[in-house]
Amino acid sequence: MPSTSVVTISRHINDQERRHPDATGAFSNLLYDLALAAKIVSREVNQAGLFDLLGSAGETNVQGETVQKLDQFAHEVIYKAMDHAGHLCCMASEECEDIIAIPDRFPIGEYVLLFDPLDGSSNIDINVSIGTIFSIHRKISSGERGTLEDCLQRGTEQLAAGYVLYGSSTMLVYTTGMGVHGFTLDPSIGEFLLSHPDIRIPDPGARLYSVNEAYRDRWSDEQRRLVDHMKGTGRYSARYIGSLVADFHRTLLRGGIFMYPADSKSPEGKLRLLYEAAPMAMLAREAGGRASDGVRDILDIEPQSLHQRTPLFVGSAPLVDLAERFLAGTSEI
Ligand code: AHM
Ligand code: MG
Repeated sequence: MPSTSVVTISRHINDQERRHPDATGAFSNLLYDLALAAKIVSREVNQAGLFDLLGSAGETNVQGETVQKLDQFAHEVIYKAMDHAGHLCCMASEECEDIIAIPDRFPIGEYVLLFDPLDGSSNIDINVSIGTIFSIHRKISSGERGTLEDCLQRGTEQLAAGYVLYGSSTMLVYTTGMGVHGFTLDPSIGEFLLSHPDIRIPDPGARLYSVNEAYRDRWSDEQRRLVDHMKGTGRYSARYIGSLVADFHRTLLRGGIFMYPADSKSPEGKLRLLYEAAPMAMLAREAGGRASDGVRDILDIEPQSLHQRTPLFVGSAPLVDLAERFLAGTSEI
């Protein structure tokens, strides 16, 4: 018999809202809108394997329409789901160089949404999991409309963070600072159902390290020593998908450490602070883990620009601590 005790994401968001007696409901509505956008993107991602039949990006499909790149499509779906409800003062997306204003004809709200609409999109063609990442801040600027200042806030100021994983099933995982909760999309009823309440990064969890070792020659000596140490103990296993949301999701559920260090080709690292590293850092902290750039906590970094990059070490707290010690050259090994 299927279970009758189901918690939809809407019910969960409502329950969380009730813990804030002064809540206006705007923040909850913002999260519902995001969940709706996630379902639309999920539907489209699941069709991606049919692109060869229906026409790939840039080509004209059977209806004579130009087929859009999926990351651009995801950007537009999220933007259009979020631009008109009066919750946001501005947005920022990996797909746009500048901040995205709310159109004049729509009301302005008190929140800021930063998002990576479809991270790891180079994996679409080979059916590897990809994801959407989001981060929500409160408006801090004094003018009516949102400004860059509203987007350039430290990770500690995030009100909510999460991701949607388009994998063997679609999952939405989010935190508002009261634990990390995971929902699995039931496509037959079109609802995200609570499947992973109060996720904690296992500690001690699986000793998994996750890094692109092909870049070893570009790493610092300290980074090489860290990975050599992990291999030398004989206690670690390696996993690397090359898709941040999928690598992070595994780390959240199984433990271990995901690393995208700085290297000689990318001295600042590859991943983006505001809509990739910071939301993952909030999720990790809420699940009992940590995220660092190798020196500082990711959540403490003062952003200087919208698309700023950062090295990222995230996962079980003892392993992130270990990485910091190796990078500082202070480990006994
Ligand atoms: P993207 O934002 O262009 O999709 O790139 C980000 C992706 C992450 O999902 C992943 O962690 C990383 O790039 C993998 O990079 P690499 O192929 O250098 O290992
Ligand atoms: Mg990305």
